[in-house]
Amino acid sequence: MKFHAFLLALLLAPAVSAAPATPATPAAHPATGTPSHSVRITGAVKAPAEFDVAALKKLLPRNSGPVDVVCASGAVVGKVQNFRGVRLTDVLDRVGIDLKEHKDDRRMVIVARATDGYVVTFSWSELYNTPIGKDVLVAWEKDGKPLDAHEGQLLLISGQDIKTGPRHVRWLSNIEVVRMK
Ligand SMILES: Nc1nc2c(c(=O)[nH]1)N[C@H]1C(S)=C(S)[C@@H](COP(=O)(O)O)O[C@H]1N2
Ligand SMILES: [Mo]
Repeated sequence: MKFHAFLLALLLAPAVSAAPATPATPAAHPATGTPSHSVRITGAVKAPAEFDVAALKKLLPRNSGPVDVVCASGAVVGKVQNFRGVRLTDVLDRVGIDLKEHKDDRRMVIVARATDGYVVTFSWSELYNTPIGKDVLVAWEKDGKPLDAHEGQLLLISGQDIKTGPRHVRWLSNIEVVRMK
């Protein structure tokens, strides 16, 4: 009898799906940020400072020229004729990285953050000692127009990257200089 009950239970048991339930993965390009109105430069700098668009325009504006925004997946998610902005190194030079001795420079990591918590990093060496640095811009304008609420008012772009999407930081709000131990 017991064995028959077991067989019956097996027969009546609901089929168990082999596929696991779909995990709640976050969207690839979440739109959870708010527009940035300025970028704060903090950390290992001589004088922390905040730059809005007007303050950045007083530095030396430059044009990126054509940039394809390419996601890490390889998908081209944007084609831009020109970003207008200033070099990140010009902004950093304005506040002054707090270098205590000659060999301090290469310890520095430059962290860029956006209002949605998006974070990317650069090294001092990359910005100041490779050709990448001259094309890293803090930009306020795309194709002749101010950046819209999806990516502005300020964004960061690293034009020499193989995949330019990852270090295309919309809603740029903070640059932190970190001295590595
Ligand atoms: N602030 C912020 N910037 C971001 C992202 C993000 O999630 N937050 N996504 C990045 C990714 S994955 C890509 S491919 C490019 C272009 O993404 P978009 O299509 O969302 O503009 O922006 C990058 N910049
Ligand atoms: Mo991406």
